[in-house]
Amino acid sequence: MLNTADLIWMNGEFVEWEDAKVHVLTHGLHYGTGVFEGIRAYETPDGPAIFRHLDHLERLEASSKLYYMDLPYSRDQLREATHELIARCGLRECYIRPLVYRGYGPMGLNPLDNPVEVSIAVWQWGAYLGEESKVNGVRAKTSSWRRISPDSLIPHSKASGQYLNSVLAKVESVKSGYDEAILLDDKGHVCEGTGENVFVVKDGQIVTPPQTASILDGINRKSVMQIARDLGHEVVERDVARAELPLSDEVFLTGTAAEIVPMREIDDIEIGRPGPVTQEIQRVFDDALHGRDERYAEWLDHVPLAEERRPGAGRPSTARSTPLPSRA
Ligand code: PPE
Repeated sequence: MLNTADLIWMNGEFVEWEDAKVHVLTHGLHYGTGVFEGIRAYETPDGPAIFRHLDHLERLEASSKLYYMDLPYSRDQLREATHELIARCGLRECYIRPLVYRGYGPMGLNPLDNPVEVSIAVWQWGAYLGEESKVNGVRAKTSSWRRISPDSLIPHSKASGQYLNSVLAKVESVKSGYDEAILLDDKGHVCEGTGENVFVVKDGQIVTPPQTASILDGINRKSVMQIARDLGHEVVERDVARAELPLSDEVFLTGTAAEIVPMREIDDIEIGRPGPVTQEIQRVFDDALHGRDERYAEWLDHVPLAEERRPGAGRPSTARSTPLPSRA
């Protein structure tokens, strides 16, 4: 079950977890008109820090824009709200779920007169695909469902309604006894998992499908590409044929919820135990998340703790937060 927290931020206010409710005629509930983010905060030597917060907030803005929603809060306001929420809930590590959606108002498919509502929830969320998935790897099935294509939806937008596609693929894979599904894009090339991007390692080269393969532009995908290059690996973005998965040396998945998860089997064909490249990247990534690697310090947005937040206590209130880290 979900680990509840004390408070949820809704449209500028902190409400009790149980009171974070909406009307049943909320537009987003009927038509999927919402966009969201999945972010994580980790314990570091300097207290809790949010991993690549700015990149996630930028993607939230991009997702909203593509669905004609004007975000009623600035990036700074959302950042501050998230800091305060984590501090007030007393969390040291958590998953962060901002949601922007069309609220209660007119019914019908034109959403433009419905209010744009915003909420942020935080909770403790353990390993997405199971604790041992990161060590032993997962078994995946190529889905009979294709990933949504730009012909009819917007792969670049992390939109709520679009997740029906992931839900169908996930249900199919779980009911067939697998841990995860791999979706092909509309052209039959490898796209991604239901909630993760995919990487293939073959003969020392690391390959991942490009933006044009209908992927979600994953933030961990970007981090892993940078880490891999910093480690001296060659990383290539190109179309990946379905058969390359079972024929590769290593395959791994990346995502905020999942982090880095090796794939040990695809369609009942063994790829093998988590390999050295995957394990090396996992190690550096874990150090980056937890503030143990100076090279990636700018990816961390430190959450001011309760005592630092009190006006007059220590730092002046205008300096409660460090500036947003610049993008890598
Ligand atoms: N593809 C999809 C479809 C996706 O949902 C995610 C994240 C990714 C790729 C990886 O993106 P990033 O987290 O920026 O590296 N999936 C989020 C939602 C998972 C959920 O079950 O909810 C997540 O990992 O937070």
